[in-house]
Amino acid sequence: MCHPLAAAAQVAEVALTGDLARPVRLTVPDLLAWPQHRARVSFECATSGIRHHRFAGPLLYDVLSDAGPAFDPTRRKDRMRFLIAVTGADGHHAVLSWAEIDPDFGRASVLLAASIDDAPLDRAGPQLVLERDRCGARHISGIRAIRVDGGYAART
Ligand SMILES: Nc1nc2c(c(=O)[nH]1)N[C@H]1C(S)=C(S)[C@@H](COP(=O)(O)O)O[C@H]1N2
Ligand SMILES: [Mo]
Repeated sequence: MCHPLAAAAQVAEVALTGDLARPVRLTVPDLLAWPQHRARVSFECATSGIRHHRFAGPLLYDVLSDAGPAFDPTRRKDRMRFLIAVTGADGHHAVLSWAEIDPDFGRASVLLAASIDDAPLDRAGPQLVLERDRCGARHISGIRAIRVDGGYAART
């Protein structure tokens, strides 16, 4: 029989941390609770050329909004200083701005994919999908942590 802890270890978790009212750990099956979006993407890799994939999952914006970023949602100017750092299991990481994915600003289509090419990502962890990116580098796989940080200001 499979020990419950051993079974749990097969399922990757993503920690949503930082300036959030409701920090949370989510599994890939948890991501199915949000409205699902599909994306067909083609991106270029410097080493392996053009890659094509089909992804499905919630919008990063929807998942992070529900974790309660520490800004006043009625004040647009308050959101512009927030950053989102996304880190994979191997340490590969990228930083997005909140405004980049906010429907009032850059409204970029960014998914937290729960499946790739119809294969669930339960064990690997979710993948970042940026429909309009020409390069593959920000399509971070095996995401383990997403940190929201509202403390950024350029030093003068
Ligand atoms: N966790 C993690 N995700 C990653 C990378 C990485 O090194 N680690 N490389 C990126 C790069 S540079 C590319 S081109 C794509 C490659 O995606 P593919 O494996 O589908 O070709 O994954 C991206 N996601
Ligand atoms: Mo790449």
